[in-house]
Amino acid sequence: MFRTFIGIGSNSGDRLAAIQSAITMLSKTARPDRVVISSIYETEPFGYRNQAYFLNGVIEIATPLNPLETLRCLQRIERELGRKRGIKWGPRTIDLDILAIEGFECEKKELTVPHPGLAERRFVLVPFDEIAPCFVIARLNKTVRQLLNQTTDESQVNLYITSGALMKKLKEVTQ
Ligand code: A4P
Ligand code: MG
Repeated sequence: MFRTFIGIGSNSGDRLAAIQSAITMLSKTARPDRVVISSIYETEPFGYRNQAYFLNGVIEIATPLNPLETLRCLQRIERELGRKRGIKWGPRTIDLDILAIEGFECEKKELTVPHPGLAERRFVLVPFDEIAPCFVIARLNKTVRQLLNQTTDESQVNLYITSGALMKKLKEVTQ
């Protein structure tokens, strides 16, 4: 089993609906043993600033899929939810990135893990810290909590919906 952390983001269309669909699809296709979902935060756009605010969260799964299989699975979900490749750092209906995998490192163009931008992004670190503050990020050799305390990114990250409320909504649709 691979303990895998996935960053999820959306800033166009019905952002929360896209995030809910992505989580539901992930729970079906990655055959996870365990799913932990952070709260969802509304976050100031990072990089290309002239765009709508994002909703962001982090999901932890224990999956039998290997890292490349997980990447393919995430890309399939992005395609099915209508993600079109546009400007770098630009608007997107859904973005799913592999943030970190326990005991695994990779530095290829197709797959870089841990995700290289992690330490500079509060929109990733705040939800990540909520579910796994003590997880050590390989290469950086720091915990998520340490990275959050040290980051120079000061962009806004505000609670949008708690993980409890989100889980309740997810149960309502899957039942
Ligand atoms: N790829 C390599 N490593 C990974 C990985 N760890 N996880 C490759 C996922 N994919 C990985 O991805 C481009 C290529 O990266 C893929 O072919 C894959 O093989 P993409 O999703 O097509 O391109 P992208 O999303 O435009 O690039 P990227 O790097 O995912 O963008 P970012 O850096 O995630 O930026 N502001 C806020 N507040 N919240 C956000 O969520 N997101 C972005 C997107 C910008 N600003 C934001 C947010
Ligand atoms: Mg991406």
